[in-house]
Amino acid sequence: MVEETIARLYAEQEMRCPTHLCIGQEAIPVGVSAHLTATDLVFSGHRSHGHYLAKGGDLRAMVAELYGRETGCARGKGGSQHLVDLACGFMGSAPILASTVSVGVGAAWGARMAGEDRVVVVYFGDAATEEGAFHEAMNFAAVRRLPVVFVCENNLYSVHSPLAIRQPPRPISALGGAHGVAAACGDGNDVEAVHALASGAVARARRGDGPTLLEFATYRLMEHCGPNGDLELGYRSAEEIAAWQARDPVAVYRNRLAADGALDAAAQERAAAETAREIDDAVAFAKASPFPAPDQLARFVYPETGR
Ligand SMILES: Cc1ncc(C[n+]2csc(CCOP(=O)(O)OP(=O)(O)O)c2C)c(N)n1
Ligand SMILES: [Mg+2]
Repeated sequence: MVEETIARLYAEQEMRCPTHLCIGQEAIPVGVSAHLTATDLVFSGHRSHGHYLAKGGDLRAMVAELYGRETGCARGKGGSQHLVDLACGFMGSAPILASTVSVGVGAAWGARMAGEDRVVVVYFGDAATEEGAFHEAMNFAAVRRLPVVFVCENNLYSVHSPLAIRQPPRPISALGGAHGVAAACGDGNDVEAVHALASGAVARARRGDGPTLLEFATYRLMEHCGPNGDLELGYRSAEEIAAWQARDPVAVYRNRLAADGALDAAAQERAAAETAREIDDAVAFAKASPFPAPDQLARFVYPETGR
C-alpha cells in the first residue's frame, strides 16, 4: 500500500529521487523479519522499502526522505536508495551493488568482537552476486563463522538484462557451497516458505554456527526504477508478467487464508483502513516539512573532524 501510494504520487514530480519499488517481492522481508529482534541488524541496497518497513523503519521518515525533506531519515540528502533507521536496527541501504554486503559482514564481525548477540541480515539482488565484494564478504563470513544471513532476492533481472545471459545455468545458492556457506533456495512469493527457510538460517546464526545464503525466487511487478509499466520496452513479455502476477505474494497468502477459513475480512479491512491513514499522515508530514537549508549541503558528507 505504501508503494502503491508512492507510484501514484510519483507523477507529481515532488519526489525527485530514483525509486525502486518492491511490489511483488513483499513476502521476503516479511518472512525474514519475523525472526529478527530490534537489536538484530539489517542492510540493503537500492530496492529497500520493504526491508526497511518490515524491520520496523519509521514510515514518516521514509516518505519525508523520498520527498527530500530535512525530516527524512537521511536528512533529505539520500532519497529512496539511502534509507536508515538506527532505532530499529535498519543500518542502511546503498545502491552500489554488493557494497552493503561487506558492510553487513563487518557489522557482524564488530558485534562478535564486542560480545553482542546480534544476527545480521543483508538483502541484495541476483546481480549483486556478480560483484567481487559479494564473494569477499561471503568468504570472510565463512572463515569467521559470522552470524550473517545473506538473502538474495532473485527476480531474474538486472535492470533489463535477464539472468540467463549473465550467469551460467546453476542456482545462485550454489555459490554458498563454493564458499563453504550453508545455502538453500525457496519460493520467495510464498511468505510461509520464506518464513520456514529464514527460521533455520537465523537460528543457525544465533547459535554461532555461521552464515547462510538464502536464495529466493521472486519477480518485481513494476519497472526496474519508478512506477511505470515496462511492456513497451520489450525486455519482458506480457505472458511472463501475467504468470508472475498470478503468483503475487499478497494474493497468494490471502487466498490461502481464505481457503483455510482463516481470513478475517473485517479485521483485514480495519487494518487496511489504519494503514491508509498512516500513509496519508506520512505524506502530509513529508509535504509539510522543510527542505534542508543550503548550509547543510556539506554536513555529514564526511566524518566531522572540526576542520
Ligand atoms: C557496482 C554497480 N554496478 C552497476 C550499478 C547499476 N545498477 C543499479 S541497479 C542494477 C541492477 C540490480 O539488479 P539486482 O541486483 O538483481 O537487483 P534488482 O534491481 O533486480 O532488485 C544495476 C546494474 C550499480 N548500482 N552498482
Ligand atoms: Mg534482480
